[in-house]
Amino acid sequence: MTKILLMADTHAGCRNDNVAFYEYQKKFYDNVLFPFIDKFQIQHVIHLGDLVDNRRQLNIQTAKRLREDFLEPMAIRSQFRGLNFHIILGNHDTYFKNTNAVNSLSEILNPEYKFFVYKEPTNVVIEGTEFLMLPWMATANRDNDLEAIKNSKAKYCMAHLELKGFEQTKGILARHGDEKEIFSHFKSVFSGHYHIRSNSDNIHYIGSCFQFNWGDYNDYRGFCVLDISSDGKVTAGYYKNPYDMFVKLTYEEDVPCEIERARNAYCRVEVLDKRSESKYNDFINSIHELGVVDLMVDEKAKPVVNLETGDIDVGESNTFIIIKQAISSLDYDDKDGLEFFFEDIHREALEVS
Ligand SMILES: [Mn+2]
Repeated sequence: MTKILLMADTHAGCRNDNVAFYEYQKKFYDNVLFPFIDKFQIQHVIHLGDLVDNRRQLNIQTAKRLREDFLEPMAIRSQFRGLNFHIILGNHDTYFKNTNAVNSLSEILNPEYKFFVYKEPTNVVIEGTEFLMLPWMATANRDNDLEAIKNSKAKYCMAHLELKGFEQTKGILARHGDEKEIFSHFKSVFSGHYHIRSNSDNIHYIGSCFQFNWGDYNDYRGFCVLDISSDGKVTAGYYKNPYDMFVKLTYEEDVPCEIERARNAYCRVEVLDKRSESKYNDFINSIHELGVVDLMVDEKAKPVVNLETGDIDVGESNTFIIIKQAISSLDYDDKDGLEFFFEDIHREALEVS
């Protein structure tokens, strides 16, 4: 039986090369990913794109951490254990939006690593099974990509796709992009790009390994493992990243609270019951002492939109839910149209995938 591990959208250097994210990612690589690769003797790892976050420049400290924490441990295993590391270009790995010609994988991956890097559509055979490796479909190579998709006889496609109708941001389906039907001749397609795990027909967005912002709070993040049996049957299993970068705690006086979860994380505290100011201050101080990355405190939860006064409390919920609720309370004919309009603006503002 062959095991192929799929991972996607690791975005090294995310949140403006934030050091807390280096540590969050290292913890996952050291304690989860590499032990898993070793324990289950994974022969192939396929990274489905967006190795780095910033398409224009690479911070030196990010480059160092990416090399030390991820690339070298992978390269050592490929050198001494015969692990094969495959990676396809994601949109964040390319300098220009319309072409893949200038890209980070060409510039930063040490050729001595002997990684398999796919910058254009390539049919490959892995342990007797055919795969189409399909990098980001930039406009300049689009005709060529469509031809390669159509002509591929591969059973599986590994890609970084922008498809219509899949969950792009929590609760929001992508309205732009390609139709999934152009991939209907593949048995299964596994893709990076959208960070939320979702499936429809033969298409599987495996989701990112990591949480990057509050919109990702409590969202499933992890990797996927394909088992190919000797008769060619493939099954997929998902493994969760156990670490949360975004945590919510509740404060109730004299009630124990797992403040340890706030260590090196973004934390929101919801205050439910506060009587003694000094006990409360001790609690907040102890969270700071843990090295919380960012601490926000919500005093008692209030309704998001007060329908009588029209006041909107932006301290709660997520921005798009607030917008939707505000639109639904309007006396306006084309509420759907208005919602779509705001959805597009919101998506562009986040630019999360
Ligand atoms: Mn991405």
